[in-house]
Amino acid sequence: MTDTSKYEPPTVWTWDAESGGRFANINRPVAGATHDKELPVGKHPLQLYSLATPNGVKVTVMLEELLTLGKPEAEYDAWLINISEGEQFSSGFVEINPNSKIPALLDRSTTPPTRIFESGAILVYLAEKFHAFLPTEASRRAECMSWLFWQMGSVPFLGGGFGHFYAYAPEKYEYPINRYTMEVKRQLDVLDQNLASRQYLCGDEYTVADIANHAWYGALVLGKLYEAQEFLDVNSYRNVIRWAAEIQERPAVQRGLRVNRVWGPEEKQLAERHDASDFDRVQTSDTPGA
Ligand SMILES: N[C@@H](CCC(=O)N[C@@H](CS)C(=O)NCC(=O)O)C(=O)O
Repeated sequence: MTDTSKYEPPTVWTWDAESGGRFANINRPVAGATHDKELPVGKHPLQLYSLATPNGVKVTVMLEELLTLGKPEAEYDAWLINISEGEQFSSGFVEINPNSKIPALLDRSTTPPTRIFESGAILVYLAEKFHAFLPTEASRRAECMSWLFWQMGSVPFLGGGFGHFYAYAPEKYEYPINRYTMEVKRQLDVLDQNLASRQYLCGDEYTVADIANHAWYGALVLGKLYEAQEFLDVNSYRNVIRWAAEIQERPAVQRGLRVNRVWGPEEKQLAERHDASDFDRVQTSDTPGA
């Protein structure tokens, strides 16, 4: 076991030292804006402020799926919010999301404009607005909502727990890695058992629950998150792998994964998206936001 006995928590915690780790420079214990800056606004009713993290791509995949389905009103401008530079703390962003986290959406087709934050809430808002990817019949809708909320509740253990301590913490600590690995493997088993008898999470229909879960657990088993495939023995979750690989092939998913992405191979990046034709361009270093 790691020796953690040296740290004695003080009576009252104070913010007097950097915690270390990859996101230490943006972590702070208070909410609200740090600086005045308006957000840019494009030509479409839907304005998305985001970054291609797993929470971010849930929304861009959903919007690309809606467009593929023939819903032109789902056209959107996707603006890059660079969270490692603290852009989520601008006054404009905080007006749309007081929680200062991407993704955040502004629907300017309503009067007054509607702000939506929390990726799960954004998926449900879009599904209801465009009547797609969310069953309307009560029991099927309940099943879909259950798997969507399961993802929203479970994923902090995967990202904030496992991912943080396995991939980002300044040192490897055995206790939290054990604790969160246990939980993530249990979650993968929950998904695997459900997908043993179903094509998609809620049955034979692809829904917002698949979009949300694929962004995290799909990425994890396909080796696109935390480089933990071997450590977690992801190949033992065969139904999750089958489901993830199938969804990964959808053209809308491929496009959605590129939007607001500014790392990795250039042909998989698209810093900002304002038009469907933006996907035809290969990213260059002088592309806005790159
Ligand atoms: N529950 C939120 C989580 C969003 C979230 O954690 N976003 C991260 C990126 S994946 C972020 O913006 N982090 C910036 C920060 O913590 O300052 C959602 O699903 O929308």
